[in-house]
Amino acid sequence: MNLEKYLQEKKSFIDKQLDELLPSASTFPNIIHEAMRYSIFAGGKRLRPILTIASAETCGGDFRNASVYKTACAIELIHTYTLIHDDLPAIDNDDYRRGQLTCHKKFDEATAILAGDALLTQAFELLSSIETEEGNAKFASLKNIHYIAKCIGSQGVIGGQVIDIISEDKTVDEESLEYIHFKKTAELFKAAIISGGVLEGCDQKELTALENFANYYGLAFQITDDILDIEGNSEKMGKNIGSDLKNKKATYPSLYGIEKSKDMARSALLKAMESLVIFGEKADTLKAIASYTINRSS
Ligand code: GRG
Repeated sequence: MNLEKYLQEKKSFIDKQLDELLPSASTFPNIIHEAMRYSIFAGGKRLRPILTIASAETCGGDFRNASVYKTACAIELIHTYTLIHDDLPAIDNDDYRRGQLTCHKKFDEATAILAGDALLTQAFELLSSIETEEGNAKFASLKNIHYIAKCIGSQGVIGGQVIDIISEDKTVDEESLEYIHFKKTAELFKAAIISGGVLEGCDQKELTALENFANYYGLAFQITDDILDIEGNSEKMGKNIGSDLKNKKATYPSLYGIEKSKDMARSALLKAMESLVIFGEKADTLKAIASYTINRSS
């Protein structure tokens, strides 16, 4: 399989669906739709929706089914909302994201807050619009709504963000660092990956395997992101590097040093791969995506 071709094709497909699903920029009130579309189409690898597709395919699904691509798009809407809010002056105060001005810099703070809120809301409008034609899609969708909401709520992504903010300027122990990263990063990967399996009617054993994969992969992804914030190239990354240091953030390199962090990312990736053993070669694409993105430079 040509992975780069797979990623490119799925990204274009997701972009086309997002373009059709989002209200046009000329829909009243224009400013909010311009801001939503600006942040969605400012770039982005579409990694999480591609993982939803790859996970559904691992479990026998097809990305052309509306239940799969609508779930994948909802995950990207949620991801972009977290990025817009994370960049706000009250949180990370970043000027660039995905190689472009952040939403509050391009528009204003109020519009950026509302654009994030609107993307989050539209994600659930989309998830709840999944129809019954495709077998058990409606029931699976309800299960996904519950699971995704839990992953991104106050004991999920938002919980991780809260502890991240409280920990700024403080020495953070291993347990808190793990909490921050599992919640802030791995929970949305979990939502993306599990939802593909739920749509295809995976049993509990398969869902647990996907969950273990998502947790280890999310950890490896975040450690890599922390390393790239030190060693990466800001042009390739599309955002300023060194922002963790500037914001005195708790990161893996700050607690363990760069070399140990690289070892930890490799070991988490290995555990992620091992988690998928029950799927045999059906999980090859999911594994290839994991390996490619952990060894990424942007
Ligand atoms: C503000 C509710 C709220 C949550 C913020 C997810 C998050 C929590 C903040 C985003 C900032 C950050 C460093 C998150 C860690 C996950 C991460 C590395 C996101 C960037 O993901 P990529 O590289 O981005 O997949 P693209 O732009 O390619 O989609």
